[in-house]
Amino acid sequence: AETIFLADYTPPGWLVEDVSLTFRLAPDATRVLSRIRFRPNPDGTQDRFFLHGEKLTLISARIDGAPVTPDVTDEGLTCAVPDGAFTWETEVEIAPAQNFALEGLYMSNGMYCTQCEAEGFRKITYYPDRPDVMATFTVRIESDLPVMLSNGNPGASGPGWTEWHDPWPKPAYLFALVAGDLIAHPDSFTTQSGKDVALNIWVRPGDEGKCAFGMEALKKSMKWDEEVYGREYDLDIFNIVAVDDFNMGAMENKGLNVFNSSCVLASPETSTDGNFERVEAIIAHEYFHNWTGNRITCRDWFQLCLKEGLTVFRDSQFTSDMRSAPVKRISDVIALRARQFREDNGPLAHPVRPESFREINNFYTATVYEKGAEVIGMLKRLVGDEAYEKACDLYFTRHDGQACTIEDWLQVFTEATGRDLGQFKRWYSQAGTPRLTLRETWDEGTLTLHFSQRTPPTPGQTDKQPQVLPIAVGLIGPDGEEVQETTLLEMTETEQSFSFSGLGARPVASVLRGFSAPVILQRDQDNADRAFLLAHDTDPYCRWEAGRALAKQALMRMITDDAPADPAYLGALTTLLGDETLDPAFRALAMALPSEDDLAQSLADTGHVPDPQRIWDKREAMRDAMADFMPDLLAQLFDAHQVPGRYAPEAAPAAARALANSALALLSRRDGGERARVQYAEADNMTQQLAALSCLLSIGMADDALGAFYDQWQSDRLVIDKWFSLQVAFAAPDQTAATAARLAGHPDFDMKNPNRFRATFGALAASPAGFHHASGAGYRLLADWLIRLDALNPQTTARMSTAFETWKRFDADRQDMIRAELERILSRDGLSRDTSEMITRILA
Ligand code: B3K
Ligand code: ZN
Repeated sequence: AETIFLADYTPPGWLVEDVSLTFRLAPDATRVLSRIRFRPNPDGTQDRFFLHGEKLTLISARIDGAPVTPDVTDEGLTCAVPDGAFTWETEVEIAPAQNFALEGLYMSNGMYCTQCEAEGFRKITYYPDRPDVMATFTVRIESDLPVMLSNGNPGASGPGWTEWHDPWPKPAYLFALVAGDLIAHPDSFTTQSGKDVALNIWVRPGDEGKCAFGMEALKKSMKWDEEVYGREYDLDIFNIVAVDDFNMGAMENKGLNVFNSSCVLASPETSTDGNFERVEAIIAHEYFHNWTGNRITCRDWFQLCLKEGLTVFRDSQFTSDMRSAPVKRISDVIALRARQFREDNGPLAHPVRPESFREINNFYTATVYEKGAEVIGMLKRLVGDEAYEKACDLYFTRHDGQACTIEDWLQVFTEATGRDLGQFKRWYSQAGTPRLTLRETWDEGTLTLHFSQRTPPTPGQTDKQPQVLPIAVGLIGPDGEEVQETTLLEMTETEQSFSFSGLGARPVASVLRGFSAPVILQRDQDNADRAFLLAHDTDPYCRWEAGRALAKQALMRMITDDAPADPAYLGALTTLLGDETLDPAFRALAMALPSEDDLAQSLADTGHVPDPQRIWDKREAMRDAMADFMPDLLAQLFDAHQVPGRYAPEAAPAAARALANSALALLSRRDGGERARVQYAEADNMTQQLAALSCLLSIGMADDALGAFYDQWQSDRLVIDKWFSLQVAFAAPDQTAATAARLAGHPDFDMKNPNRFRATFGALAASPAGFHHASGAGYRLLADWLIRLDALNPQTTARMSTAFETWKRFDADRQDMIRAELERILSRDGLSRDTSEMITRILA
């Protein structure tokens, strides 16, 4: 298939004035009638009139009322058209009930819904399906279903039909339609200028009780965007719909957000604290897209980070404001390292703004989203808060209603600050995670930090130029007092030194505060300094990082040298955990060990071949050592952080539960599961119930609880997803693949439902010791199921194939087995473009 290049961009030949669509819904034969007013684009050329269209049956086409016969291919149609403006009409037929790719118009539990981003609208009707063509839409839906929704404001309706009109010009990827037997959880919001907005969360009957939290999150998001970015909502109504079968988390369609039900439904009985926080963040994210994505959209899909990086950055600001900023920052760093660094250091590495693709759906990645957000965080740090606000205001005024580029975004910062952002722009074009090396010298009251930066080669990019690195630094004196407050060093060269003079005694440097740049900091630091920072650093991220570095060092030595668990680490951790002045959420984070994948990456980086089983064994040994080292403290933490009274999903009680449950996980290793069994029996909320069940699973004593859990929750799809994934996640490594295989045979397994597929096979991929078990069973099983799923749902298949992206870290036997599986997948007839692109890149 064809590769598309950023460099080849050309403006559209025709623009669309407005669109009218009529949907006559029927599961196997939906008719879509379109009426589109085209006019030539003065900035484009009119050499060939082409409309995208895939898997459509063309019934009829007309230009200005007269029938025409276009040339139709698998990808669209061309047609001779008049000079000047004209009206184009078609009628096509599609079969939503047969659409298991969940892109375009499809059905989920008897309900019609759509997913158009990135290029799904072309599966609904013939259209210039590209984001730089923006138009107003009028939509008429005909069916006997009680609820029929589309974008914008409601228009006329009658028995069997409803009309919607969206006054804001939008690209086709933001189109949405939903129809079904749905129930609303209604509310309303008054904007800062006094406009009333009707709000609804639409769900299937039975889910009404799971909407209240999402609705509160929506109202908080609307208010926050007014207060922080000055952005007000712009329609009379805002609808959210929960859909069970959905490829990703949610979609920001104008005025009609469609959500994976797992990302909007929440109740104390069925959702964990983590689920609640995620729902709040995703509702905010999709809502914030109304300005960063919808009012100002992307010129082409290479500019995806323009809306995604910025919107992730905005939702993380929101979560920091609603909850604990340090905890959010540390959690984001953990996630960035786990997903984005992994991507950036493997065969799928690509720039934040990619320069070519075959299938754009493969570029909704941690790099575009999370690294894209980090780049904006750096920009804000470099220019300061005031200039950031000024530049954003300029962006919103200047580009409202436009389809923009990264150049447009950087230009408002250049104008607002007078800064040359030429070098900064490398963050958008250079792939790979910079390694930042630090060496320190001390000379008569002057501490000098010598930095050097190097970015390893990535596919298609061998030579890297130095990037602008904002490095936040503070200094802490030997007595534990801060002698230098946080200051921002701006590194632009390959090697650069910064001095601090007039110091009495040699301080300890706290470097990369707040994780001020997405780099891997390589620093020769002894454990005494790490322990010192863990005890005294005023920057929560650096404090946490010092603990993580200690833990990692200790684990690495256990893995490479068979060292025993380091008592210095255990001692420092004990001190930290016992410090009642520290946020329990922070302490819970400090208690978590570096992940198996993180350790494997670090081993590979330092010239070792990681053995996933050994990593698993040593992490287990470390957790046993922790349980042995501090039994009284753990019991005390567990008892002291029980949350009395009714469950509330707020940050403070959630933090207490996180700490108590982290303690419980270790205590269960020594008490035979006694406390966990009590907690399981008494739990009145999913956080406590699931934590207890996890503890019992991890010590192999969960048989009764697993059965009881299933009986209790068998009618709740989202809870049963947890039941599937926990069993795989907590299986012993030699049982992981067998457990996933057994569950795939369970009557409740449904490969057409992405949540269930991910619960089962995503959990396999996320269990390194099980997935990479020397038998190769994990590889074979995943490949078998990816092949099956690809025939139905290419997007989810392609995404899950990233399980194999780390394959070159491992030994020759494992590499041979993985290569064989990847080649087996690639050799399948009819393999989707999505999966074929991914496997090809992983193999390269
Ligand atoms: N913009 C959508 C993602 C669409 C993914 C298409 N494969 C959700 C989001 O980022 O908010
Ligand atoms: Zn987004």
